Amino acid sequence: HYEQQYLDLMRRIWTEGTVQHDRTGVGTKALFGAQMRFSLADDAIPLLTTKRVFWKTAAREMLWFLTGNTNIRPLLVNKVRIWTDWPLAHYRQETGDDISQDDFEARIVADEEFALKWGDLGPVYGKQWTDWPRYEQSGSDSEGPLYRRLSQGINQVAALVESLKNNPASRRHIIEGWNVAELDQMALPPCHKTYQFQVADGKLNGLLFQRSCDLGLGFAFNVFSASLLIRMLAQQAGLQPGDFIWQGGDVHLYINHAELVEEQLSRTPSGAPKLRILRKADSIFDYSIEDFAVEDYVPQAHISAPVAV
Ligand code: DHF
Ligand code: TMP
Repeated sequence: HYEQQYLDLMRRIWTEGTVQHDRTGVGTKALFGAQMRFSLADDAIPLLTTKRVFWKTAAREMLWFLTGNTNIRPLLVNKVRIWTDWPLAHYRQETGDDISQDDFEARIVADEEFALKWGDLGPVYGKQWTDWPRYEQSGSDSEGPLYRRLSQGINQVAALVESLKNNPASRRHIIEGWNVAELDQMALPPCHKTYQFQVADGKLNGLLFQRSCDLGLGFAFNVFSASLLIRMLAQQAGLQPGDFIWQGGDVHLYINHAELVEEQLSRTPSGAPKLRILRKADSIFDYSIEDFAVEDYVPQAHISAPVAV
């Protein structure tokens, strides 16, 4: 079963991982460098079955990336709460206001100005994917050339669809989130930072390099989302889905996920969920949540675990 790779890595990290004093202060057990492969042929999708994964939340997040938006407001309008913690921590720190998560989220939804000021994550995934900054020389002074930022940046995703169609043999099919010059403006530097694609035998293979992976929480979302992205791109480029390769850098389990880890490792994966895309959208930017259906997904009970902020 495809999920065995995940459980094996989880067991290995939990028993043999090095203890790390990570940024969040929670602490992790970590292993550096890991790979998993999943086939996406015949609509197969690597959704974890040893706990329920809210795949629609992950799909809505992916659709939000593709809009280029970096504000949590459109997520919250759709009841997607996975990104609230970071703007909330920032707001509490700056204002000293000990607002609850519910009240903060309600205010972001109700008050557009408040959302603009406090709901933005900075130039994260969506921005870099669809509007990577470009500059042109606008003059010069005694110090040398002067540059101005162009109003329209580079849409890497649109360019990728074109390159998949027009130059399939390319080894440069990449979406990059790691804009070194803008990392300091981001609430979190990108975790799923590089996507590479390959066209072979009429199939689209995709690889995700994830520099930092919360194996108990984020991973389940990341593998589903990346697979969904590959499926949408394949459909747009007229290709069949091939393999998805997940490559992790610092792969870790937070110390406070002991209950999740013990419970999940006691379970056995089962079934073969399928992802159907019900319609071919006009472009990679025109999919909506109603276009996706997951079938044959009979997961075991959800396991909740605290997220390290
Ligand atoms: N920080 C950390 N420490 N781990 C992460 O996985 C993480 N992920 C981020 C941002 N920062 C992060 C963005 N993605 C959840 C899932 C993905 C995600 C953030 C949070 C999460 O809390 N998942 C829960 C609840 C899901 C839900 O409410 O729909 C889960 O049980 O999967
Ligand atoms: P870091 O920036 O210090 O590496 O912290 C980011 C944490 O969030 C780390 O535990 C990895 C996790 N994470 C994921 O696993 N997947 C994601 O998509 C995101 C945004 C974060």
